[in-house]
Amino acid sequence: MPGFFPYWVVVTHFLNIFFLLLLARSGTEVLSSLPKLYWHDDCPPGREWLRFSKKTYGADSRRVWSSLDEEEAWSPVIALPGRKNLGLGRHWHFMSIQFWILTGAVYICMVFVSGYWHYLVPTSWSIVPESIRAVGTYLHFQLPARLPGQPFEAAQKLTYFLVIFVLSPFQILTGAAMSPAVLARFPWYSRLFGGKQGARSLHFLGLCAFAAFTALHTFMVVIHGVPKEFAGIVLADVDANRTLALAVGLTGIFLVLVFHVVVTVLSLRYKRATQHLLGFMVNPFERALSRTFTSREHYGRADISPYFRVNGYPPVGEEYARLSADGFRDYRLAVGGLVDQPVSLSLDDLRRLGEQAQVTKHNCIQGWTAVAEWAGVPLALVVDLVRPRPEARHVVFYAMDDKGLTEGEGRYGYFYGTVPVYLATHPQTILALEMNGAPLPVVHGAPVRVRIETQLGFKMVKWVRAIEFVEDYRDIGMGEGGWREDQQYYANAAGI
Ligand SMILES: Nc1nc2c(c(=O)[nH]1)N[C@H]1C(S)=C(S)[C@@H](COP(=O)(O)O)O[C@H]1N2
Ligand SMILES: [Mo]
Repeated sequence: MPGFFPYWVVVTHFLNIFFLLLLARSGTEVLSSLPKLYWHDDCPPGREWLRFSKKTYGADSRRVWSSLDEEEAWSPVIALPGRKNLGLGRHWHFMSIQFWILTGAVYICMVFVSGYWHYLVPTSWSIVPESIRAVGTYLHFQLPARLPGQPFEAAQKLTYFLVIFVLSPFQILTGAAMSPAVLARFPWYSRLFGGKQGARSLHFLGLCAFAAFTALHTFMVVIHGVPKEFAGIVLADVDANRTLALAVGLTGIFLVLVFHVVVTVLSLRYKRATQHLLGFMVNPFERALSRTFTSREHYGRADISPYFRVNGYPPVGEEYARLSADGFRDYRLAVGGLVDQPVSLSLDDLRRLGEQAQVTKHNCIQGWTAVAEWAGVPLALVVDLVRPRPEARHVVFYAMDDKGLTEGEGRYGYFYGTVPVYLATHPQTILALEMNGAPLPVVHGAPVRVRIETQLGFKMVKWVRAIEFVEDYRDIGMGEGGWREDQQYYANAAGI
């Protein structure tokens, strides 16, 4: 049998505290962008089971609203980094998750290799009555005895088992059930958790469970005596010098807190650098998902959501008004750039290329979902028509909405988005002209909007004016590969 507190437990326990706090705070930031939880993927506004926001928008709201209006600015004291920074919060979350999983994998290996699992994994149902008895003992203000030859009492062992072998995998699985690439490729997977909204709600309840465990665990350490407990978990030796253990342990906690203060302040001050630095670690992973998964969504018409949120106010200005006034008869879609055959297509030209319909689920980065039927021209057909040159690596979609006029908040410029060329030829990548059997409504992107079903909503540019094939997007806009990437620090890869 291994000792009660081997060094690898000390190290992984510390790393666990470190990454879990990052995950909790950055997860809170993600929640702040849509502080509402639902059980059904239609998630109509007003039907949330839990809401952390005073703002209420109804599906029947008389005022035009956009889903970004639902976002809340939360304090940097709780959220990482706080103040409506969904893009950066996601970066922190996805950076931390990789290292938390790595820590967990090392820990689990060591647990089984060393035989430590005997202390953690109950091998008899008697653990249940024993745990109940242990809890009863605590309630009589006494400390239950440890299991013979083991470091923990029964309730403690059972709790650790549940946190390590049930709650942690549960958080990873419900987390994966929110990735648009995973959901599009394996629609059955999300059904395990009651859809994406079920996964979101359960993931949040998992966070609550972690928080409750942490509070109880800390309380138990206090009533058992901090210096004694720290000797074990900090110095790997229950008989070690307790003053030293206390000093080292409290220093460790202090350093974690200092780290959080520093990265929060730096993230808020140097947003672009944070986006780049964390993106360097996260984007390759996101891209791998986007590249390998194609959408296999085939929902039925009966699944179509009664209400589909809008994100992004329609273009204002004469030109768009003029175009829409006569049903976009004068609309022309320019397709050019690094192609052999630049074209300018009317809506009829587009339709003649060939149409396809698909009932799919939309995933906004904020977390809401909605199912609709989209019909339009596969982008692959347009690619065949214009024949991009080999050096073309990205497709740019230019939109007609000037966000400075439609949204404000200090942001400006026409909306645009880019995707790697390989996404343009995925089977469910289309230029949609219709939604739910009718011409595309203005708020949803009339006359043409992009659908790329493995990606987050912000990649699906509405009100498309032109398409350009480019080698590099760095000289477009602020150079991050899209308007939301430029102005809201979203990741350029959108498969998660
Ligand atoms: N031109 C333009 N396209 C856009 C946006 C926008 O603001 N302007 N918002 C994006 C985001 S973040 C989402 S979630 C979807 C929302 O599509 P919907 O309004 O049809 O629901 O559009 C995307 N395309
Ligand atoms: Mo979005």
